[in-house]
Amino acid sequence: MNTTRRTLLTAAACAALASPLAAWAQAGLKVEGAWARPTVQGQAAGGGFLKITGGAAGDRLVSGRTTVSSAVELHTMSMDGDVMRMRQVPGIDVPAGGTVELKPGGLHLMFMGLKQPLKAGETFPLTLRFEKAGEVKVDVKVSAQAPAGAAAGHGGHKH
Ligand SMILES: [Cu+2]
Repeated sequence: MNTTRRTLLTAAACAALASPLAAWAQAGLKVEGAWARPTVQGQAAGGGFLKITGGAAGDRLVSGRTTVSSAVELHTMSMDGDVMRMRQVPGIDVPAGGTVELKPGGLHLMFMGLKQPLKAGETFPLTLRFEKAGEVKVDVKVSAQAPAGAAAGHGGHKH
């Protein structure tokens, strides 16, 4: 941790002590509706989706880890002419007080190197790491379609 970062964190801690509102803002990051598509035997990767609501300070999702795959990558998907392309991104910004949806056809998590197929109806643990909020643990529900209230998106996303 460099000095600038430490100073910022100290400043945030002081603000939190001075005002209950600031303390709430610092802890205001929320992750909801995590789900993943079922996969078949032999499928190496699976997509994961969720919704992140930022606290007052804004934050950045930088990595994740889970028990079901050897790595978790952050991906974006976009149209290149008629072809949908995915690429890895180093982080996903969460705007202050705003919402980022990781959903089919857009930003998503990629579970790389699946150790076993993801079965509909099961859940598995996922730990997300944010620059400011640190680690946030969520349960990911395996479902063929977005569970009610989760980030649904449009279009197919096949690997
Ligand atoms: Cu992907």
